[in-house]
Amino acid sequence: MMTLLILAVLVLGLMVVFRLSRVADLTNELRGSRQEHITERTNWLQGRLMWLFGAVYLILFVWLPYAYSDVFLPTAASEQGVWIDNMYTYNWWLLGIVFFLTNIALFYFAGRYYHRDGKRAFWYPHNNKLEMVWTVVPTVVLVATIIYGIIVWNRITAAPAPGTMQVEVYSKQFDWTFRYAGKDGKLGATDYRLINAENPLGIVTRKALAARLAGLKEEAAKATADRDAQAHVLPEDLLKEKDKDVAHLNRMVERLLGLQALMEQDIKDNGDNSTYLHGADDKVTKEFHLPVDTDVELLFRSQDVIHSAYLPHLRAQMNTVPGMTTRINIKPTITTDSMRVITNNSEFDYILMCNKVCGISHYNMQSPLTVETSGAFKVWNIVLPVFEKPGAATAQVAEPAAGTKEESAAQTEPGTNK
Ligand SMILES: [Cu+2]
Repeated sequence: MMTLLILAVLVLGLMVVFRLSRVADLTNELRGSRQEHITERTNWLQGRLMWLFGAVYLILFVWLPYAYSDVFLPTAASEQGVWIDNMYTYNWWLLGIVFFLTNIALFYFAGRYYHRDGKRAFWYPHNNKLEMVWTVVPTVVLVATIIYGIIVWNRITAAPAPGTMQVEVYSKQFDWTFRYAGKDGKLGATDYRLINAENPLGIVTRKALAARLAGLKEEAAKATADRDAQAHVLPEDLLKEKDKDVAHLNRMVERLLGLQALMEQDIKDNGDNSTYLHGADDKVTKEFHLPVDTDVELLFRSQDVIHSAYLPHLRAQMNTVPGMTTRINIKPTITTDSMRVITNNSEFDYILMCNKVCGISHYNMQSPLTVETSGAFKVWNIVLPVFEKPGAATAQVAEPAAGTKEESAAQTEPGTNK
């Protein structure tokens, strides 16, 4: 309300000034004096006002970050975050220095060289040396800035050391799901065609794939029977629709059979290192936890559209793109509890937000993140249910495509050779 009143007063004030200037114009016209005749005194005053405006402008610029420092993000809570903040600070210094130099010059010259009758501006058309300086200096600074950025980015996205803990962050409209590796320390293969209520991330294991195939085959058989039963009563166009459905289901079966062959080949080629043998003990959860002071490789996938995983306190962000896996390295350095002390806020929680406008509930696509000691993390993680219980792992090799007993035995316990 108060803001509205102030705005109204300001608008009215402006209107009054405008009307007054019109009155002044009209009286000048009646007096016969030329409107465009501006005295030197006026120009001098305008020059001094330029200085005043410039000074207030720059003082406010410095004051602003101090006044609003309480809404800034707290100190970076990851190793990578410190790198990002350093880069940020470097950029601010660079921009700040250029900003102040150019603005001080701008307002100084505007106020110093106001128009005076009979005084003419100095004609200075060209100077090669000057051209060189203001081309080369910004080029060098810009190239250095870009190289600095590339170096930091390459460190954040560098291939992690073998054995680095992997955590998958899975996005869909409009929530996040997380996947942690089981005993084998590796995340298993995934395929979107296996996604259903029991397998929200589409983890591929022999059992999951067999179950999906069985379901699809049943569906296809049913659809075929249904189509055949109604073949002589249905009009042609509806029959065509049914044919399409049947063909679609059969195609799906074909593709999954292809995936199955691929999987078996991969297992044959890579043995225990096959990514298809790492999914059974994966843990899928709606809670996001990370251990402090531990190198983590975050892997991102998306089910539907492009989202962006944004962890502001860790200064981390990565797009999540359907059809591909994106990744970053992160090493959290401050636990949630410590951050509560630092921010003097007992309710503080790290947050993961979607940072890409992805649909109607984008604004609410977020999840808290708990950073804790590695002990606390293990306690939290160990009780998470695994994707397929160990007993079930034996069942899934019940119908191996072609494998010796020895091979099957090795496959029942994925990752034991690791
Ligand atoms: Cu989103």
